[in-house]
Amino acid sequence: DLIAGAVADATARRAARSQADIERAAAARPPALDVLAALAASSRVKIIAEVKRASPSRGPLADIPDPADLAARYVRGGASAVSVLTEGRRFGGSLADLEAVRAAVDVPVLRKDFIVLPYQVFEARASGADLVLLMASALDQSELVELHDLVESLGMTALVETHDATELQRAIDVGAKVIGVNARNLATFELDRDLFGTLAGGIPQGTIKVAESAVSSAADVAHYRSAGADVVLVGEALVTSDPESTLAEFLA
Ligand code: IGP
Repeated sequence: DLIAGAVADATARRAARSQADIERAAAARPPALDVLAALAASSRVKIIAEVKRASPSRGPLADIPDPADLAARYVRGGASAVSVLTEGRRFGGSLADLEAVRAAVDVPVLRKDFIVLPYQVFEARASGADLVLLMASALDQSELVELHDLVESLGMTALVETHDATELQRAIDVGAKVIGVNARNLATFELDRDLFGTLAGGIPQGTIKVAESAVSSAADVAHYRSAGADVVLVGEALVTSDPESTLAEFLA
């Protein structure tokens, strides 16, 4: 499965580059950007625009020869942050994509991957990430606490992804400041655009609320916004269109 593959890949990278070495590289980076300021609730919806080459449910989505250029277009289009899928096997991403995007933009950058090992969190920082995805479904509560603490101790912010009320409560329990609700169930790939609205009422005030997945039109953005989303995270719709004009529509 996706998590086992990500663990195998991270374990192989750790054999090639020691944990001590990646920790040094993480410490040597300029500090992470202020994600809470960049994504703070405001009178306008905000967008995290995702660099996504492929997905397990859809296969190849787009040829992205230059992720840095795509990210720069996202920022010109008004994205508040850029997400980079770094999972290689099914999403076609890499840490090199994250590095390239980091060098190209001055907004926060999210490492989107199946993160279950501290090593992966250090890698994220070493590659310039400001924000790290932690999926409640991939972690038991003690792992979620441990990784959340590590993310924050490195000056980064965690986006804790949930897809049911139990996971949402676990995200709240770790003190997540940014909580996502993924409309796509990654076990079945089924989509539920109403899930965000179902769970959003239970997210504490002051938490940044992110609706993830299945945003294909301005109407979808408006739907999530009216259900309480501060931020929407969009991948496929941007990589399969002219991103600047799509963002302009979504932000209008
Ligand atoms: C983007 P979409 O439907 O706009 O391409 O979805 C994003 O939400 C999706 O890529 C995603 C994801 C994830 C990918 C959400 N959570 C966890 C991998 C792992």
